[in-house]
Amino acid sequence: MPSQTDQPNDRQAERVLTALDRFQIETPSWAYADTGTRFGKFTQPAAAIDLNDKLADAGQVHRLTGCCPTVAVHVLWDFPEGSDPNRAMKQAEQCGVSIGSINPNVFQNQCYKLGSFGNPDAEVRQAAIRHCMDSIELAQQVGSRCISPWFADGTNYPGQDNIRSRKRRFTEGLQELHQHLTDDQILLVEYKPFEPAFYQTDIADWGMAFLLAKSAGPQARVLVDTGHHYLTQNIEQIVAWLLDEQMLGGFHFNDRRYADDDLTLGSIDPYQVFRIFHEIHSYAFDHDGESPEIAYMVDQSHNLKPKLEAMIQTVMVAQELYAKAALVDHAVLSVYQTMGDIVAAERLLQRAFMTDVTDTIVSWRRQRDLPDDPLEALRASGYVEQASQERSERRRALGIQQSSSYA
Ligand code: PSV
Ligand code: MN
Repeated sequence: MPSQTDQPNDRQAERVLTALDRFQIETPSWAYADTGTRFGKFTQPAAAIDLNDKLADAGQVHRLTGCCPTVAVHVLWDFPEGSDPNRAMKQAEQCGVSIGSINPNVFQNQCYKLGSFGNPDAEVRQAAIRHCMDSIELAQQVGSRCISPWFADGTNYPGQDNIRSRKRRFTEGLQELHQHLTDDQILLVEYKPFEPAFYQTDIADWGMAFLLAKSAGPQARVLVDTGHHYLTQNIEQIVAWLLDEQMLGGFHFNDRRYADDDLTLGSIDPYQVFRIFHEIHSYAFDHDGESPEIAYMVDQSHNLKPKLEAMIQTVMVAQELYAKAALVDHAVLSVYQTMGDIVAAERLLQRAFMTDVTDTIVSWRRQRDLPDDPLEALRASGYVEQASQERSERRRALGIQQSSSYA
């Protein structure tokens, strides 16, 4: 392994700076609120209570990192009945961010016990489609491009439903949804092989998502959530294939050790994230340096770590790994590949991964009047302490109890 203290040369530093200029990552509103597991919740006094708090937190993350200008929202959690999208848009603006992808929620209501788009009951399917159409309209109202549904659909037992019928219901539902997109909107189809369905998930893997997106229409793409794979699956190969088919729409980034653990990105396997970014840089190199249009998003649940710290840590890691992957010299790599020099090719990737890009990233931050270390800056800002105090008082006034709940 090359030494970890390798520094980029001037030409490499230039490549890193250019890469950082175009790297933006969306943070999810739900990561700022209290979350837990099915066994319970450990609450935090600074956790966001409402959408306004979530936007304020996302604004703080963007102020310190300079690369998180948009916030993903979850329709039922952030826009309950009667909420005003215009007001939310203005709140976002005041916080220095804008509303990003709109995530419909067709998994929570009682009617979805047997599924949403895959439900055997046509009335329930229509309810789910209607909700997604409302989400498309909401996206138009708040000026957002991405509609990002995730379907919890599936079955728990063999024989519970007809798998082929469920597939066809999904095909039809997504086609109907696609017809309602405006020209500039995109529909991201997310897959997941397990949970909450335990026998069969309707959109279980990238191939199923690919087929459904293809048949939905030209504005549909696949969304890769890094936690939604079996343990040994080669995610960067999926990414490479989707890129080659021009079907990669976006990411939900997180890390995991066992299942969909929603841990902070790179906490378990940073080299995998590097390899994913490497495929993206490699694709751009083969297309005259033109970066593919990909919605980079975080989808994490910070149950134990302080939420803002975890988010800033995630964003910093994402930037660092994206920057490291930009160090790979693709022309040289291609020579090694043609020669069949496996060791030299692999070392090229390893050397990039082990190169210390901290100083280059700091200089990128300085050019933008950002703090050298956003995490330290958050700690020094007093933001979290202030939020804890203000939100605790507000909770008391509203009669909201932050006690643990067990399912
Ligand atoms: C499901 O596990 C998922 O990854 C989907 O993207 C949801 O929208 C998100 O998590 C939030 O629970
Ligand atoms: Mn996700």
